[in-house]
Amino acid sequence: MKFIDLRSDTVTRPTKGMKEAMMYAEVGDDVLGDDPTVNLLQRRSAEMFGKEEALFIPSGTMGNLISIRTHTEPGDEIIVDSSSHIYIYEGGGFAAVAGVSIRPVDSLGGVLDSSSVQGAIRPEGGLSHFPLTKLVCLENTSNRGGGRVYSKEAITEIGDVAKDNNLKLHLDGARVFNASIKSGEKVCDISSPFDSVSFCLSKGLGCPVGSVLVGSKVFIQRAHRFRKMFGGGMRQAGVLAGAGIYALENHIQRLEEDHQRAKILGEELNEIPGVNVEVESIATNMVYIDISGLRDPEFVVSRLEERGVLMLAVGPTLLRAVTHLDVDDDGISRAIRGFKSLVN
Ligand code: TLP
Repeated sequence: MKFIDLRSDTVTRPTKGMKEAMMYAEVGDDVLGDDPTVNLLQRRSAEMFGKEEALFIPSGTMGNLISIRTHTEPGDEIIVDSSSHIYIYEGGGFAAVAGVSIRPVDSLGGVLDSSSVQGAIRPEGGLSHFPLTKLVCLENTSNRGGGRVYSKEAITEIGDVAKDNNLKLHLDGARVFNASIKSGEKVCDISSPFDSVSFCLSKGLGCPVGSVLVGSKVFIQRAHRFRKMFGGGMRQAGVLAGAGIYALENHIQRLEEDHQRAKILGEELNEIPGVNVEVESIATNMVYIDISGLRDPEFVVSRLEERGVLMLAVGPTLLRAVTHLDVDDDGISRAIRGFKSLVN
């Protein structure tokens, strides 16, 4: 049976064109700085994001961890949204590896506002009782926020708070290209208030592996040291960077299609009795589906699987479906039919 896999946009397989780019990529030892394809990907990424330098890294999780470690010292505190990937889904790496204290702040649908960030900053002095706030991390688009996108104003205001308080600002931009397509803003404009941005090649852009970290020359030099320390230095990584360059050239504009398909999926599922989708909040490629009127998510997921549709259970009453490169219109129709037949 051919599965319609909506569990994540991480499940894509390289296309023929991407495989060719990988096969013919010139390679060298990247730990020694010799891989021409990695170097090209890094130069292109830095240019696109309007930053001085870039670093190719194995994953988004490592990108966040390296950034946290690079911007802080153990014992410092970082501010994040309480529904952020860094806080929920990264195995507590911020604490275990970077050694920082964390201040999770509640947001509206994964999007923080400047006054909450301001309120979470530890006062200076404080009889040496407090950890030192050093870094604010935002996530755009927000995963648990259902793929929501930050407005330019919200980021600018948070950026001003960070600057006024001498804090660094990091963007978990795992899906920043989805944010860019949705908002019509270039990634360099979205990124300008940030000291560092990590973005994933292995999500909507369709690569098998890889993320890129961008920032100032000084930031990337220090990040390079932590990439090595965390075991993220890869050798003939040009085979992966080749896929990345191909994706940056061919797979950005098409994200719009994923967004349209997510909307259609959400609207259709919302019509099913017992199913609730906040259709108006579907901004990009994610659909969160409340099935409290049906059965528990594990049951629904297993019944959907029997019908060739894969979704992820992400809460006591919640499923997640994510659209991507490997799901076309027919796949969306099949997923909708599969869901409807389960209720009937
Ligand atoms: N997210 C994955 C899972 O880990 C939940 C997914 O399927 O959505 N930042 C954000 C916002 C992410 O959504 C993810 C992956 C990461 C970072 C981590 O990227 P990887 O998987 O490359 O470490």
